[in-house]
Amino acid sequence: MERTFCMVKPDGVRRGCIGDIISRFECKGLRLVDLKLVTLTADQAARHYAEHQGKDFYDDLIQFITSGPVVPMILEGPNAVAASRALIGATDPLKAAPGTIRGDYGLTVSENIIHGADSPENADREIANIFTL
Ligand code: RTP
Ligand code: MG
Repeated sequence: MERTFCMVKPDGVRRGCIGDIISRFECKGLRLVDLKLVTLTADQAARHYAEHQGKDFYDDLIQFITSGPVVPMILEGPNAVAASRALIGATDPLKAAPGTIRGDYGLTVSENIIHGADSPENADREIANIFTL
């Protein structure tokens, strides 16, 4: 059994996609362990996206992810990281396959609806940053 961390981004919340996104994860067989509706602090956002610090899109990314409430969640199931990333689709919604969350709801890479941890280690770090720190 594996745990992962996913988070509906401010655009997904503003556009009313929370219910559909959670439903897709549940129907896939992933178990919802915890979730909440919160606006990230600047410190939480910086820790969450530490790997992207210094990149040209970093400032816009931090500005965007703190621009309104997000829905962070912990999901559990066999291969939860890979399974959730498959449902989420490619980073660029234009390249994400129809049927994936980004493929169905997103248009631009800067507002791509949802985040999904890319490894179990990063999932643990992201969970600690937003659920337990
Ligand atoms: P995420 O972390 O949000 O689940 O997305 P990801 O793994 O698919 O993509 P990653 O490389 O980790 O990038 C994190 C977020 O930064 C934004 N981004 N913008 N060229 C750009 O303007 C650019 N590249 C990445 C995206 O919102 C991406 O989700
Ligand atoms: Mg990533």
